[in-house]
Amino acid sequence: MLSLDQLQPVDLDAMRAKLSEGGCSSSSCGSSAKPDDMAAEVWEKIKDHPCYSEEAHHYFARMHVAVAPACNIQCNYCNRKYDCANESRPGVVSEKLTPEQARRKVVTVANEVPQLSVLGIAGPGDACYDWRKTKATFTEVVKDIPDIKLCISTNGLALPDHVDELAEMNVDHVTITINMVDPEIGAKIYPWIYFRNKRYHGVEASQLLHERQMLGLEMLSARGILTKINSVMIPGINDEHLLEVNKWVKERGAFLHNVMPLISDPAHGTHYGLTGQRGPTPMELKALQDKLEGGAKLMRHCRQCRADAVGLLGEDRGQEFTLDQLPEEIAYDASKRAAYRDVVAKERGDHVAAKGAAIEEVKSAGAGENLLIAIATKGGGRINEHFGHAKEFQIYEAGSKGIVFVGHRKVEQYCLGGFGEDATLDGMIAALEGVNLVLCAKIGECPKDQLKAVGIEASDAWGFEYIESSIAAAYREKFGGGDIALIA
Ligand code: CLF
Ligand code: SF4
Repeated sequence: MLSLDQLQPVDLDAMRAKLSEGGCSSSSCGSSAKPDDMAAEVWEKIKDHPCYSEEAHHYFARMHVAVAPACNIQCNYCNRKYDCANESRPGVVSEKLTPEQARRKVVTVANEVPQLSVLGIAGPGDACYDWRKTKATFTEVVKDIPDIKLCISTNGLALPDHVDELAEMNVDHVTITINMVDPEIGAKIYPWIYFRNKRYHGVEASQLLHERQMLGLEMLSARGILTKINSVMIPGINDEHLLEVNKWVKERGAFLHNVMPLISDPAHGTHYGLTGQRGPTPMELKALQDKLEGGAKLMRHCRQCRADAVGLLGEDRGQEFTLDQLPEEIAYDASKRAAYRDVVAKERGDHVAAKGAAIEEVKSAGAGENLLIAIATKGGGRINEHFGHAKEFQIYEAGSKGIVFVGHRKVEQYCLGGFGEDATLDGMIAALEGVNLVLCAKIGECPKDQLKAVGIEASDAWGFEYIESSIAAAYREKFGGGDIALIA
């Protein structure tokens, strides 16, 4: 069977060789991964976008360029020394670029990273407020790479002024960070905003921000631009209120709602960090996401990337493409991205068919039990990462709803230089709170025993298999044929 994993690291000759071997043996090979209930034009827009399609994030990469550093509001979880925490990981400083430097960087990455499908502008600062640089960057890049998808993230205040230009530039994906629809709550999140040459404070500021966010969302929906709403979950301030936010944005046509945990650290020097405001635990975040089910569709695979991130979600190859490493002159070579897409088209149909069968199997088992499963993966929809090399686990829930992706947990790499660190394993175990089973490509006896001691089973029996098929097999072993041990 053709496997993307066999193509790691992705190499053009390897891809062509695999294709010429005849590829996948499945009858579903090359079939569409489009969900039955999705309009064809919407699927066309999201099928290669790693954030807008959970399924696409196994195959496609995004890159961000930090070209628009000015901002027009203050969020209590932001320190302007760092990236915009509305879309990016707080406490990180990204390399700022001019539009021309950004163009060179995007072309260089497109030549080296065939998974690249999306260019995003996601801070530091606000892409709509610092509009001239956002527009110049997109305009230049599409001259070289016409098929790249363009994506921006904004706080929404300046958004209504630029919706028509976004539509003209074929920007199909816009993220608005909406943390409240009640200005009284907003006043606890935003101390001030700056609008039409005037600074506003308190409830008045949040009222204005709220009106502009709703107007921007409605304008985008009217033009068929797919809008993702990011909300930062701030325990005790807007956590329960996000149920209301979800209703408002659903009514106004939002495509996705992404609830992100507040990351608060005194070392980041933010208002919340310095005043002891805590972020939610992974289980608190999951509980809120579960309550939101049935409203606007949830995104659960966000990685809170850096504003200069490059690569698949969950990996960051940004350090390979810093300004000092970029060539002065670079021409775009479309061949690698085209060959990669051929491979993915075949693999993807096979994966979707296997996934559908696995979901039906778990649903119809009627076991009435839920399992929370942590997967170690490098992408391609397979269990293909060693336990000791994992920097994150993807979390799935198997039970009456079938098999559902519910999030990810970041961990510190356990095995460095061939040896595992006990202290690191303790941190991993804490990060795996609530998980019943870990599936990975390889795991040693020592970590397996330590996980078992805290009630977490671990197995490498399904190494390099599809994630969902393996989960279904594990579920069957656990609940379908008596209490068979999960350990391989
Ligand atoms: Fe970037 Fe954001 Fe576009 Fe994606 S990220 S601008 S929509 S291309 Fe994606 Fe990263 Fe989460 Fe953002 S995982 S932080 S949601
Ligand atoms: Fe910071 Fe982004 Fe908020 Fe501006 S919008 S204050 S850059 S988090």
